[in-house]
Amino acid sequence: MGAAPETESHGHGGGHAGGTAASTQAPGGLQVSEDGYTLAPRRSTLEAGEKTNFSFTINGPDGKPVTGFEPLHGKRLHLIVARRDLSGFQHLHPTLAGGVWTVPLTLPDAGVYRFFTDFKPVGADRQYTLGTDISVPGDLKPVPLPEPEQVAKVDGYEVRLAGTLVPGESSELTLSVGRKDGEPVTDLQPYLEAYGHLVALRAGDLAYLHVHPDGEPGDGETKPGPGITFFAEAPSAGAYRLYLDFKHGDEVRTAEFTVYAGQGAVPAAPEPRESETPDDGHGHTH
Ligand SMILES: [Cu+2]
Repeated sequence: MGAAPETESHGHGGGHAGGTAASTQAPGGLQVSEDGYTLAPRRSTLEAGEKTNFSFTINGPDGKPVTGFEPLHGKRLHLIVARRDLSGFQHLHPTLAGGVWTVPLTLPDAGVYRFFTDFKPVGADRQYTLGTDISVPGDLKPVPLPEPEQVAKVDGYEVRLAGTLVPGESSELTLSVGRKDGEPVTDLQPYLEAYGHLVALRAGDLAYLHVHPDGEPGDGETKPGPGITFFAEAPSAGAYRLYLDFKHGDEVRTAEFTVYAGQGAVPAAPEPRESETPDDGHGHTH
């Protein structure tokens, strides 16, 4: 199956129907307000380790909270939370009452977190991903971005990644779910109308990529594992963190991967490079 350009729910393709401007339009998640829709959290700080009912509204062009949302993957709004260093990923589904979204939430560690809301207001012609920062005061211990690996381990499962991210182009990624002993999982359970839900965030600014599953449960073609196929488009070369939610044994788990898009985006070698080596005679003396 080819990497057909997505036309539906492409999120941030509005105004660029020709598709040629893909590399110049801003990726999702970087703005708190777009086309008159604004993400308005009720508070901007949370306490580390404390369970809180976090509330926010999506205000419309008239300044009032939007009350009508169209379902996307079975939910009217998806809330994605990740710390600025790409750790601490959570994928939540708040409930809506009177225009106010609320979700019980615990942020275990100090730091600055990015909150992404993915939604489509009734009457809007596209879906939006708005983002805002929420601070958790305390002693921040930054987590370095893990090295790229083809296999992610989570709770006795091993998820294998095949495919690469290509800057400015849609590319196919297949994530295969198996048991730790190597046995493939062939009875994945549908989660959010798919066998997997993939979120990709760019290191550095946490740009939020739209990722589309290839096929869905019940379409007569898509199998319940082990492989789950997605189409993803990286807006630029660089490092990304992928988060795959999959459901098996009635539990949703998240497998995480670091991926580099594009030539020249290969991570710096752990060893010092020549130019960083002391006494290399390359003119570092003053
Ligand atoms: Cu969701």
